[in-house]
Amino acid sequence: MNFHVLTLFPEMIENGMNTSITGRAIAKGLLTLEAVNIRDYAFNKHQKVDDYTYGGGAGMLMQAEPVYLAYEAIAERTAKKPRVVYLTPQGQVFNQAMAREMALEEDLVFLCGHYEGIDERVLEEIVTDYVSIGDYVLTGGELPAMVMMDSISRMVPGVLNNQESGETESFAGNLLEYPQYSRPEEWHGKKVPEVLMSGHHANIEKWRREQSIYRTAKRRPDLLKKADLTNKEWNYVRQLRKQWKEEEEQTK
Ligand code: 6GU
Repeated sequence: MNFHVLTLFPEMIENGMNTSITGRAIAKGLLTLEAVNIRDYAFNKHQKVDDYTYGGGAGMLMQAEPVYLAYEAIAERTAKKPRVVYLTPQGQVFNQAMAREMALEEDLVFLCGHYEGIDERVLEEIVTDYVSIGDYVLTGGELPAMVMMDSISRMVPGVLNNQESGETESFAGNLLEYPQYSRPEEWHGKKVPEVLMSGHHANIEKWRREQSIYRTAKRRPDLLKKADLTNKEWNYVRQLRKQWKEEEEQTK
C-alpha cells in the first residue's frame, strides 16, 4: 500500500504515521508514505495557496492550481489513475467496510483541506471519494486522513503481528468485541469470569459470542440490526430487550 497525502502540514502526517504499528509497517516496507506539501506547488512570489471567496463571506479558500499541480506530481508516478479521497464533513461516513475495501488499492491519495475548504473546480476534476469521519467539525483534513490510513493499514496483510486479530475483533460480523482479562486472577475484589479459567474451549467460545451479542445490544443497538445471528441468538436479544425494558419501568 502506497499512501500519498496532499497537505499544507506534511510534518503532522509524517510524525503521526511514523509512530507505533504504522511506523513499524513503513520501516518494513509494507506501507509507503509520501506527504506532499501543496505549498511547494504554489509558483507565485510568496508561495501563497489561499485567497478570498467569490461572492464574499466565509473567509479564505485553498486555490485550485497548487492542489492540481501537487496531485499531478503524484498521479504521473502511479501505475494507474489513483483514487483520491477528499476529507470533508460533507462526505460518506467512514466505516470498517470502507477500510477493508480501500486496503485493496495499490495507491491511495488523501487530499487535506484547510481554511474554509478548496475551490470546487479542482475537486470536480480529481476527487473520486468524499469521506467524513463523523458528524463534528475539525480544523483540517489531516487528522481524518490519519484515522483512515491507520484503519486501512491494519487491513494490509503483514501489518498486524497476529493476523487473526484483524477479523475476530470489534465490527467483525457487525458485533463488538467481548471483554478480556489478564493477570492477576483477582483485582480490586473482581475475579476473572470462571469459564475463562476452565480451559474448556467450546464453552469459552460460547461465552465470548454471548458477551459480544450482549454488548452490541446494550451499547450499539444500531449495529446489531446488521449482525448475522442465529434464530436462537435473536431470541436471546429479544429476551435481553424485554428484561431491560422491565428494569427501566421499575426505576420510573
Ligand atoms: Cl473528513 N474533515 C474535516 N475537516 N472535518 C471533519 C471531517 C473531515 N470529518 C468530520 N469532521
